[in-house]
Amino acid sequence: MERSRKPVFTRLGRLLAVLGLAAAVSVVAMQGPAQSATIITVTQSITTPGLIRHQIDVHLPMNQFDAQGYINNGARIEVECWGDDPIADDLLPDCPRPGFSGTVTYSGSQLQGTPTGVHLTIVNLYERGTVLDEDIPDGDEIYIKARWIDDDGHVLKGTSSTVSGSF
Ligand SMILES: [Ca+2]
Ligand SMILES: [Ca+2]
Repeated sequence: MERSRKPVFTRLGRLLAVLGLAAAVSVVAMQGPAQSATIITVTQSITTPGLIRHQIDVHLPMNQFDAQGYINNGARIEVECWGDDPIADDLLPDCPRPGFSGTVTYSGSQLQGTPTGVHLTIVNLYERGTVLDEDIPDGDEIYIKARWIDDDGHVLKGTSSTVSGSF
């Protein structure tokens, strides 16, 4: 009895292993993760020797399986650059995408699914006195707003701290 059952179970085990892999892949493609993302962090750095280098990082911590599932199913991140002012803040044109003014949407291959979650990294080089020079001739105060929207319509908003300087 044992001798005749063991090979059958071994073959069945291999078959299930293959089917299990296929099923896991299809779950990612068809349904995505069951839970909504709960944390979003938005950071930026502005360094100014020569051209002004502006880096924006948006991070949603989760495992890689969920991160890739979200991305494959059409999750997106909307990004805006703002200039902080005493009365009304300015939505800055040409930031984060030069030549484009307004909310910029990133999705698909623009997002990275990694073991630490979903990442969006944006790097731009600007001439001094242009895009990030939101107060002329005064110092400038830049902050970033990001909105994560998954394929179920769940929204998570984050705002970076403000970076001040003469840009
Ligand atoms: Ca200002
Ligand atoms: Ca300025």
